Amino acid sequence: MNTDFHARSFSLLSEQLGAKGIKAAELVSRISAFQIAVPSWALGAGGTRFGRFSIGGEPRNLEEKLEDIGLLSKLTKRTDAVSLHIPWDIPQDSQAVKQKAASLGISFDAMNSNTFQDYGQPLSYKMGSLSNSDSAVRAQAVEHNLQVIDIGKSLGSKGLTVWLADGSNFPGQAHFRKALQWTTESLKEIYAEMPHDWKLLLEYKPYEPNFYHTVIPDWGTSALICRQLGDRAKVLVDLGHHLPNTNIEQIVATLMHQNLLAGFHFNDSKYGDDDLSTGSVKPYQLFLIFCELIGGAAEGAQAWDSISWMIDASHNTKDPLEDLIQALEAISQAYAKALLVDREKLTQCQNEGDVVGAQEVLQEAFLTDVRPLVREARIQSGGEAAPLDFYRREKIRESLIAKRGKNAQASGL
Ligand SMILES: [Mn+2]
Repeated sequence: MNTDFHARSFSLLSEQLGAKGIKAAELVSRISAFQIAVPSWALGAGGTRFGRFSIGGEPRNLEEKLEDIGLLSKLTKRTDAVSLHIPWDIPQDSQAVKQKAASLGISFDAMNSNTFQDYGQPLSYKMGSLSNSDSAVRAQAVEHNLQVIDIGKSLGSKGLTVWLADGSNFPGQAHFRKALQWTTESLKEIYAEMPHDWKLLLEYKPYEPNFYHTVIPDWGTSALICRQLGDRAKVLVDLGHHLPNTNIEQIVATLMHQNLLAGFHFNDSKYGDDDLSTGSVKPYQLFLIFCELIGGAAEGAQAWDSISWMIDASHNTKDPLEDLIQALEAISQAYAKALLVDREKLTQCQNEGDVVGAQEVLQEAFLTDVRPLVREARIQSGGEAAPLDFYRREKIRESLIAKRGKNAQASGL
């Protein structure tokens, strides 16, 4: 990135925005403050059920995962937290891990429990975990979540994310109401043991790995359960966990209206839970989601700081670090564009039934090239002007391969 080119493009954009009464410096500081957590499982090449192709140099343990996020943080200045997955990331020495993370400027985002696998557990989750008809299986799954909370406490995390694979593959296999009841009761036990300054993020998903029914298929079911748990239980929106063409921005608005939005798992999707890079398929949808988030927070529906932000993607074909750089950039751009929306004018158009005008307001913001703003935020925070170029120029993957080996593979990936 030519620094002169950046200076000129930023100055031109600042001038254009200034003419509309928008202060570029304010936008830059808001973009700088917006940090997105990275999950430990995004750092290795993901697989499909058909195979996994290592990119080489992937982190082999928790410490190396932290190092990769430290590197991402240094380059982009857009992430300062890692989200761990138990049992894939059980720390041998929590204090040492906490210290290492602190030295890299990394904190611990919500902890993820895992009852979609039962490796090393005496009882099987084949027929479900928190929803299982066998109370001993449910107790085992509850106990696992409590262990995850304990590990999280030792690391300074403040949240537990629960995603359940529970459901059924064929009509008649499961009793819908009982499965929902058992799940709610199990979650109540977990919630009761959660520290008072923690939140429970309850994810939903319409299908996969179960294909006939899932116990928590949609935001409404998740919200119903959260309401029965308490104020600190909220709904987690994973962008890939919707049927095609679902109006996710409306879901976000509705949840904020009820103060029930826990946070996001960012990714993108063409058909289902594709885990594609955020912003790679539907950048306009991502922008509209941010419009609802900014509007909801500005109008006092739900506080911005009460919402958690995380990327949830896993790739088979890209260098995971390059992919995360792209995702962090795409999220920052969508956020920056949504900040440009003239909300006063939009409200006026809505009130006057000016459909064309309302669309123009959104398009005006969306079509603005905000890359100079995002770049300026990164530079001012001490990051790289062009992180992806830097990553390639400095041959970072090559040096990771030299250090960790060609077939390195993180646990659980
Ligand atoms: Mn997710």
